[in-house]
Amino acid sequence: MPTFVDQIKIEVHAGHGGNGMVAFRREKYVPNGGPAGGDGGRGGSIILKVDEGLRTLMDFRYHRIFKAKNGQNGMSKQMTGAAAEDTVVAVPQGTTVRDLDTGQIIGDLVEQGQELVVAKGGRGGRGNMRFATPRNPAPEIAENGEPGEERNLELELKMLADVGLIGFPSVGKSTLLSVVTGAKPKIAAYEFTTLVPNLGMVMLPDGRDFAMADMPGLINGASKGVGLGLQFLRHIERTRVLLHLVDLGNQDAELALEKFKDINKELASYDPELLKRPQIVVATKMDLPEASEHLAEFKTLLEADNTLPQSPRVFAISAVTHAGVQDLMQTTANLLEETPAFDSIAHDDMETVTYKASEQEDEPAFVISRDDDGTWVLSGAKLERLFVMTNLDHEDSQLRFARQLRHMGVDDALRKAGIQDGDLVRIEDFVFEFVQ
Ligand SMILES: Nc1nc2c(ncn2[C@@H]2O[C@H](COP(=O)(O)OP(=O)(O)OP(=O)(O)O)[C@@H](O)[C@H]2O)c(=O)[nH]1
Ligand SMILES: [Mg+2]
Repeated sequence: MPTFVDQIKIEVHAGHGGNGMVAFRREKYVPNGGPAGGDGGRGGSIILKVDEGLRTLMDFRYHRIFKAKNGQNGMSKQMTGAAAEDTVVAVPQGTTVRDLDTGQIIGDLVEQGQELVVAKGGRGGRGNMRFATPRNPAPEIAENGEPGEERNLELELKMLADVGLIGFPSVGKSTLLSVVTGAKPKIAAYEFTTLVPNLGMVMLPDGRDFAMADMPGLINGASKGVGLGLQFLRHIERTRVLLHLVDLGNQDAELALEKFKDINKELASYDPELLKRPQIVVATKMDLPEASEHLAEFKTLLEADNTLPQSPRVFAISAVTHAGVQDLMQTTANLLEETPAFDSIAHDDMETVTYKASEQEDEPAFVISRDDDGTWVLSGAKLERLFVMTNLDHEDSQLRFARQLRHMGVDDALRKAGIQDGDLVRIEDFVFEFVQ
């Protein structure tokens, strides 16, 4: 069985904005029409969205790079380019999103339908009609579209088990989990082998899957904290179907029934809602000599018992011979499909936390360095963003860019650093001469 994937790395690339356009009105009898270049459209963002149909991050194993579409360029006649559609990526409920480059958690997707923008599409560049001023009524200036955000992310699924395995210690909960999932829980012949729940993914041949967890053994008084009880009843709360294991290989029917009822009592005194979870009774260790006899008797006792609200279904399995196991998994999957998720706010300690997207406020606007050949090099995210948004085909645009640099303090900083008239300055692969 494939192992359970709960952490995955993906790359997201939002679309860049469309470029603004330089164009002029052409009208009959109007010799020099005004500027009419439209703005570019917004680039598509990448949005993660909780999809209740997803239980795992398996889908991301083969699809790791997500790219949104670019905005359409602006057009003549003042026409704005169309905005690109956002790319919505479905994730399972409970996914935590971390920015791998900063290490920061940027969001927890815990609610149905919840959305998180993980890469913002670039805004469209402005067309030349936006730059008209009384002094320059016909500017040849247009902005290029803003680049879309790009991020390396890690998705982590805090798995919520769909199915919980409950029962007294040593009934075979961890053994069953190890047989039907890739999980490797500790298994031993002494009680309280399992100290914290283990989780595994059950994958059926028909393509259905669900998450299943074993629980530490429950004993009388569990709801009051006896044994390992209380803290794990919380985990049971989040499951939708319970498999209640009873050992009929090593104990007779009467004892098994008594223990079965004891555990239900503990569930009820912790939270009566827990008894509303559909329960399947699983008779374990059927490979042992007296098991069949005990099973027949157990069923009779169960049916005759009028203290139970309804007679639960009983499945008999052996984790050793695997008898009955596949059948049990199919029935469990069917039951899951019919069972809605339960609200379990009462004892729930998990809260919705919204993290602030990482801000780039503290980064310097620009950085000055020098190449080996003495060329001055300007870099820095803000300056580079401005640069890619400049349409260098038009002289007006170039002049505007020069003004923007002056505003940012680039000229002063270069002078302070000792730049001389005629020295070369480079931004990415664009080189120009410095003139006072
Ligand atoms: N013969 C037989 N033995 C089994 C079967 N399933 C489990 N066992 C044995 O029962 C013992 C207890 O199994 P575990 O799976 O550790 O039981 P558990 O319910 O997880 O126990 P705790 O974690 O202590 O609550 C081990 O020695 C297993 O090998 C089975 O189907 N047949
Ligand atoms: Mg165990």
